[in-house]
Amino acid sequence: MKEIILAGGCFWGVEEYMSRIDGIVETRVGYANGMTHNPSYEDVCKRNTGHAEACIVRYDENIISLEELLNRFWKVIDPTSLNKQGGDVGHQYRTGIYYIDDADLPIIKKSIEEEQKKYNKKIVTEVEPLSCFYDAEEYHQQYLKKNPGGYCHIDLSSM
Ligand code: MHO
Repeated sequence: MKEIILAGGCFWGVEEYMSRIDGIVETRVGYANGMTHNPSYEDVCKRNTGHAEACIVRYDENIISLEELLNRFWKVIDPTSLNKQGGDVGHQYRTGIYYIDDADLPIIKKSIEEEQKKYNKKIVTEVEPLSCFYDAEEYHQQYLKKNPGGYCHIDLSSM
């Protein structure tokens, strides 16, 4: 089992989207790569803690490769949009790929290079080793399963 952490705007939609993909066995939403310890949602939204709303994705690489998983990710984000996805604006809504396994880095770089060919504007998706990940509050976990019809910046209808 492998893990990758993806930030693609509001984590409710990212988690719901990712959890519907074959080969993805577990997801958790949380706050990644910020400066403070164990932030709350309010801290992240209002106190410039530097965290990104993110989704930790555990996947079975025999079923889905990282390359394919990233292809799915690119489909639902605008990687050229800085600190804004859908209706949400703020540093916590930046897009990012945070890796745990250094061997993933060349695959991520290659994927960005390929994706860049589709855009005139530069891709601003951040790529960093994961420095921290704090689980979000329980009500944010599987939010759209608990609240069908809740806010979602990703179009899930084509899935
Ligand atoms: N637009 C949504 C974003 C929620 S998300 C967990 C809201 O303001 O509730 O950032």
